[in-house]
Amino acid sequence: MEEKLRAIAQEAKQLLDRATNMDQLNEIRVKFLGKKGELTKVLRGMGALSADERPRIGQLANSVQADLEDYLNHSMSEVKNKELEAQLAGEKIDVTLPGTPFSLGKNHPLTRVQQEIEDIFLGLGFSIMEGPEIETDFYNFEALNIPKDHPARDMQDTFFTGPEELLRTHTSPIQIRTMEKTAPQVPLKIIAPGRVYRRDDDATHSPMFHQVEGLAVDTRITFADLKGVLQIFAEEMFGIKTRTRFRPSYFPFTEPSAEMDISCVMCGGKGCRVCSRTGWLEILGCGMVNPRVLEVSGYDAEKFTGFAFGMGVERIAMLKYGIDDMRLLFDNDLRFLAQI
Ligand code: 2NM
Repeated sequence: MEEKLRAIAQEAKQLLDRATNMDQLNEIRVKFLGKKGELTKVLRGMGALSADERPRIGQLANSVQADLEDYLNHSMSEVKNKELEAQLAGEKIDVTLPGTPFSLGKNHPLTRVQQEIEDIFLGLGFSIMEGPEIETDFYNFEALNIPKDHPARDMQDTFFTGPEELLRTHTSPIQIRTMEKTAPQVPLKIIAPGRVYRRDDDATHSPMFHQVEGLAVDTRITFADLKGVLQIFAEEMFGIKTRTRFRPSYFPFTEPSAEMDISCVMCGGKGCRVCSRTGWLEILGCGMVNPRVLEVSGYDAEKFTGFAFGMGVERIAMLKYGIDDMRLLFDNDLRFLAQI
């Protein structure tokens, strides 16, 4: 019986050494340690032994059983480790391989140019104000000293949404609303960017376009302040060598009024196709705020003066990027946008 036990132990260990997966280990466990296993059979046959043999063989059988169970557990953890290693080796990834390329995209040129304009004026101490795109006749026209018979009030030029309600034709209403709220606080230095609407549609006009207007109100603001601020704007926007000139003009909301030209961004002033051989490009309108506009907005025109200006973002973007047809800015064609 002792021989038999040792033989079982030896055979079981040999089989366990050769096993390579959990299924095989389980089979071996059943074959030796299971309910009908070989070791179990021996333990059951103990009854036939003599009383003086029984304790010794019993002890041996128990220690063989414990030994085999240990051995089996050890084999199981070895097989599990090997299986895990094989799995990990199969799943290995090379983290140094290049990733799948994808395009981040970028802002639309109009957004970028508007933000660039905003940044320049923020740097000069101006704040950004916004307002509604649907306006009243009062804020869009009346408060800006635009008389009842002015052509801008014509159905041909303005989108009306009601008798006294319209899509703003400029962002000046924002300036009026801001002055109304802050008067008589000074200094007031704001810019008003945003969408505006006019009834035109051709290569140089879109029914919806973007403006940035600016306003500074204080005691003793002069035309020299206007020229200084706009000269710095031109230099920062178009390059340090940019020269400016101011030509007399007319707006109902400013007096005196002017158009500002910059030396041509293409030829530097020599004269080319872009500037129609003049060497100059018109980029914005400006002037000293009309005293009537200051008064409706709550500022005493005897105490305060102000300058204001307005520019079209599309026009600036077209000059900056050499675009000859404004519609390209609204088609959302990536073949065009990707080039900018
Ligand atoms: C322009 C030209 C000149 C302007 C005037 C005002 C306000 F509200 F203060 F009166 N805002 N913007 C202005 C002046 C706009 O655009 C060509």
